[in-house]
Amino acid sequence: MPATRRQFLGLTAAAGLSLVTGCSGRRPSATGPSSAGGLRLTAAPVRVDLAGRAVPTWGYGTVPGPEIRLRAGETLRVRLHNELPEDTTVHWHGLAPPNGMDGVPGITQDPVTPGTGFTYEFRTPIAGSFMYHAHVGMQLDRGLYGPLVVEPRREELSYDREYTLMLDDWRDGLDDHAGHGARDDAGHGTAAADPDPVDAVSFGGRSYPLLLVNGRPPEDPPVLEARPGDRVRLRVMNIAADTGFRFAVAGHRLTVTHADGMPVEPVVVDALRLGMGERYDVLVDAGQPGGVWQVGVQSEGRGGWGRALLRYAGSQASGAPAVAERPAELDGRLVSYEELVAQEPLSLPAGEPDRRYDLTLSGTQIGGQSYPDADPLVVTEGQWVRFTMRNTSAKWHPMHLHGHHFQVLTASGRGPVKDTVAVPARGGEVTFDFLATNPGRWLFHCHNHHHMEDGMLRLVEYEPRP
Ligand SMILES: [Cu+2]
Repeated sequence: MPATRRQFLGLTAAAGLSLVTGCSGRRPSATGPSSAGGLRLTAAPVRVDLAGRAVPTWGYGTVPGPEIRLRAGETLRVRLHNELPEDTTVHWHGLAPPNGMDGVPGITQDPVTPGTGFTYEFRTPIAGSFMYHAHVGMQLDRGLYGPLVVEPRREELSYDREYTLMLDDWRDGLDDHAGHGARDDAGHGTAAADPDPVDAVSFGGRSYPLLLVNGRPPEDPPVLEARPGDRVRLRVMNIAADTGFRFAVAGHRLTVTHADGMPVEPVVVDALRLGMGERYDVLVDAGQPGGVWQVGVQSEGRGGWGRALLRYAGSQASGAPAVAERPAELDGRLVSYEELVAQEPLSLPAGEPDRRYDLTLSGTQIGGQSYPDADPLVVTEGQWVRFTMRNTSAKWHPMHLHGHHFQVLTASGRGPVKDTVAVPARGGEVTFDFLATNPGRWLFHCHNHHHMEDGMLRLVEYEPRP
């Protein structure tokens, strides 16, 4: 089994980058030089094939864009070329690059104007499952995203094959009546007028006609191949703009090994909940004798369904579950932050944090302020900083901090190290700590992109050392 895995790694290393694996082969393969030698990403209008219906969108050649894969300690070098009719940038979600490489227009770099380019180049010392996406307006809501995997120098996990699954809510090219991202922010448009039931978990309120897994609708799902006895690693990523997901594999349990790319003590669950921007790595033991099994993706709090298939080698596609067949595991034991224990906790000093911010999340405000009419959250290099967020609104908010990894405060004292954390609605509270070791001006924002566009964003600014 390790040999198989090494073969797999050898193949991807030789290719330098690999397209999201596990599709049935109709996707074009990624071409071009290895990421270490310099990868080119061209942001341009493209068409995406939604079960036979080609719809226009914007992307990096394919949707998702090519999987960028490199090893910890290597240098990411990506030349972005902009063939869109408007400005763009690329943000490396979950990585902690130097400030100037973070891809936030007007804050960390000048926007990349149409017809021009920009080269992103920085070392990637930390392994994990990350994402890249455009960070201008609502561009992320189109197809301008892709997976980014940094492999450790030495893999501690043992598994036979791996797949990356990017979960997305989709309406681009399907909207007949409205411009992109402009609709219905006050809840006037389709399907957004009803308030959520009090007990519903909801991360957003807009209407999305489709959920896609690796750019594919449920009628044309990606297929993950496995042999009986295989141990399969899944890197599950929520790249949606407005949708939290529940994720499960029928007939199989999930061993969570990483949260937002950072290792945790393994925990066995039935289902994952992923806010926008969150990722989990799980191991799935292919312990069934065969068959085709539903990999189910359900919107939290509203209708919406996506899927992939786990197919054992030699099993007939005719035995595949119906499109809407719902794994019972979706209602099983859910992963929670409280039970996750970091394998590599932050090196926080003894004592108390140097600086604290208590931030109420209300509506789409953070601490009573909406960007750009908002004060920076000032930190000093070297400080231990604590953010406590209390969410008084009816939506869950997945809060994302650029440029740093933070540690979620849990009863164990060794909560998971993450970069995005979902704060439950109606009084939910989450506290995290981080070390201010990456000077610059960094975004702290809700990863519901509609909320962010409405101002749910604050800047974390390093002040000069006294
Ligand atoms: Cu939000």
